Amino acid sequence: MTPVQLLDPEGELHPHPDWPLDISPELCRDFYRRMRLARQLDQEALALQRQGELGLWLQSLGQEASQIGSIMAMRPTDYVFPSYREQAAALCRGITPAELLVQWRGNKNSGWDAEQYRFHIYTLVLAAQLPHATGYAMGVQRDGADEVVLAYFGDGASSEGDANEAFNWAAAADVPLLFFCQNNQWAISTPTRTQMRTPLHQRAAGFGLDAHVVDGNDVLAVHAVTSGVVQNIRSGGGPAFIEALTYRMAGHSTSDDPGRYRTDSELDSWRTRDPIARLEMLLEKQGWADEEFRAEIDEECRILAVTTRSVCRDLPLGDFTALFDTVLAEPTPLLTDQRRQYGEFVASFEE
Ligand SMILES: Cc1ncc(C[n+]2csc(CCOP(=O)(O)OP(=O)(O)O)c2C)c(N)n1
Ligand SMILES: [Mg+2]
Repeated sequence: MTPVQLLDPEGELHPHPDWPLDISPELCRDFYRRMRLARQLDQEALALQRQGELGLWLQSLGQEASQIGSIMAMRPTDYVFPSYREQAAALCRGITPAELLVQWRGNKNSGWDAEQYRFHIYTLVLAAQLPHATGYAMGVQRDGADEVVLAYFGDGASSEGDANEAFNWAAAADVPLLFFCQNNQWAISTPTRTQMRTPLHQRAAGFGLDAHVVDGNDVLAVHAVTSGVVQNIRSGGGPAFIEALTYRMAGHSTSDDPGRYRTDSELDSWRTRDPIARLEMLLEKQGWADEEFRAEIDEECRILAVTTRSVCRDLPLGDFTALFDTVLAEPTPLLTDQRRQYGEFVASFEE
């Protein structure tokens, strides 16, 4: 299967007969604005981590088209299960910078109300969200609700038993679920090519999922394919799988140094396929972005950056001993003792 592409890296449009999309100036400007804001937030969070304000951050740099093109194809009432770097998608649901950062400042296990935003908490245990999403989608099916479930995960997570069980279970139970794999070519330092022998979308088809592959750096293609696939799921067509071919342009996390395991030339080759740059070229060629529009976006990004920095610094520092309170409903003597020991350890540091 050839990855679906509507907008090439030079900013040229190539309409696809199977994946129609009304490519209006408004749609392109909206996607461009969302991608710029996501990238800005990511950059600020990275800087905040480097300044010691956050413990960790996992960038979505390079994956904005995959996330925004897909989430914007869902209804706000459709429930989403993310992994841990879906902040570009989270922003589209209205989740605020403070709600996104609080977890990485170590204050809480998650910063947002999953039910309010129909966006589950981040899951750091690889692929654990996929059986959760499948079970949730079985509930949707039994309730007869008009809802489609979207589950994000990575190429590396696809190697987990949980992922493969979820694919089979979802297909066998015929639930309204879309598995959306951001194949960003790397699972920390393990490249996709050493992790599997069969392309992911082919494996998915083997499970009986309606499987597709798309250029994940082309927001228009991601949007067109996701919209079509979701429409099919909603009308009873059964679960589906989209493999979005993209690239993690940053390190795995702020604790990772990708220079240890990949080359600059690889990164450079993906830079030429940057999702934001190609949409910018399209806007330019079509004359869909004037000075006023550009100035507006720059200003919005500037305000987001300032806000992100100030809300982060205003977040109280975490009470780490509280972690012990949410392990079990009733404390055990062992937990109580560990909580006390940890409290003493933390108190032993000077300010
Ligand atoms: C069950 C489990 N095993 C190992 C890890 C450690 N780990 C965290 S992220 C990661 C790589 C994941 O790669 P991928 O699924 O491709 O997602 P990406 O980080 O590239 O978005 C690993 C091995 C984990 N979090 N959970
Ligand atoms: Mg990956």
